[in-house]
Amino acid sequence: MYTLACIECGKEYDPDTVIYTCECGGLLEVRFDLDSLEINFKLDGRGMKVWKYRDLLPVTTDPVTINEGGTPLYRCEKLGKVYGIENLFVKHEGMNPSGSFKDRGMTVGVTKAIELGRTAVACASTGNTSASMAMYAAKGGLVAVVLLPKGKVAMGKVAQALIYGAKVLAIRGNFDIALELVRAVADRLGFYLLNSLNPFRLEGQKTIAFEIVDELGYVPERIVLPVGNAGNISAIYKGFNELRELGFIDSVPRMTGIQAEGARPVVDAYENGMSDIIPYGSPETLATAIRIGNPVNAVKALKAIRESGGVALSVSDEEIISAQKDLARIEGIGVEPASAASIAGLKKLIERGEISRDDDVVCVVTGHLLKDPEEIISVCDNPLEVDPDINEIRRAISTDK
Ligand code: AN7
Repeated sequence: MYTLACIECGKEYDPDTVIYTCECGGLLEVRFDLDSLEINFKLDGRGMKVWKYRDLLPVTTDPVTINEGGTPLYRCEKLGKVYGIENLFVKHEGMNPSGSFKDRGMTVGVTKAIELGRTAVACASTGNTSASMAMYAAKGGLVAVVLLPKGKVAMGKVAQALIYGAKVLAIRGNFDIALELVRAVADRLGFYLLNSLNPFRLEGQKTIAFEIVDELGYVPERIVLPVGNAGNISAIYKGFNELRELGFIDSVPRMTGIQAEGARPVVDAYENGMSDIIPYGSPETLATAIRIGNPVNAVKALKAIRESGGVALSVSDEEIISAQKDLARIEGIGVEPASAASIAGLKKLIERGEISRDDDVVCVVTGHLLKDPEEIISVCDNPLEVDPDINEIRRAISTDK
């Protein structure tokens, strides 16, 4: 029904082999034999959740599920008007059980771990992957180990990994170093690796594409989303392609990836016509979720962007903060900084004329506002301290906007 195949040399592996990259070093992907597949779901806008699409998910056992997916797709007319576009939708992946899109991948990845008879899982993370993996490992009864870049993970995410009972290690080094280490941990200590190198995890994330078509009833012209380790943009593109091959749709959207200015290896590679990135040694951005210098899925992401006629673009931390405030104050949608990168990117592309007024655009916002309260406090004015007196309150209100 499906195999694991290398995207570089085409070599195929038995999907029950525990392997994360090809012998040639290339990335692997799950490949379904779509012609022989029986599809029992309808894209009728009903009952959306990850496991609605299980005919296209590579597991056969009962899933470890916490009701992931089925996230709101908001029509944002007010923000669209301010930015100069008529049909703007925002898919709020922060409304997943652990507050990020990672849950879509982890429900599949952890189920796969159990199917393969594994009892312990591991990941390196800028925060959300670890929160999600810890949650599903708890539900599935697995041991979980997470490696975090010390001092660079938002508080909400660390708190989640801790309460779900993972072994949480703060590595004195950045995310890219932690990812290299966890690959060694997986190899030598026998943990099942649940970073986005794991092709089964990406299968869960492709359901973002399914839900967008399911809910809208058509294919938008463009998908805009933040890019860190570059797994999600690759997964969503794969999802659209599968729908096209199955005849549900006849086009795919332009995949548009947004990175932070201080961590933009994919944008550099895109601009320079390269098929792979040159890593950044010291990536830096206040959007800590995407503070990644050596994205492992870059080759897949660059292919997705180019093949679909999309673009890669970077935004500054100031632009991210400003977009985060716009989305919150105009639409009431609260997201963490990395997610706001997609909104900041949208604004920039409209200003540059690359997105036109009548394009249908879906921005994927990937993580919830409450993930990173410290960032919010630092970019908003502090609460005004007032004496418990009505006149003091009146004065405070009238001077504060
Ligand atoms: C909110 O948690 O890499 O391009 O270790 O948390 O698929 O990596 C998080 C990434 C975007 C980038 N938005 O997605 C991790 C991690 C949020 C994120 C991304 C992340 P990818």
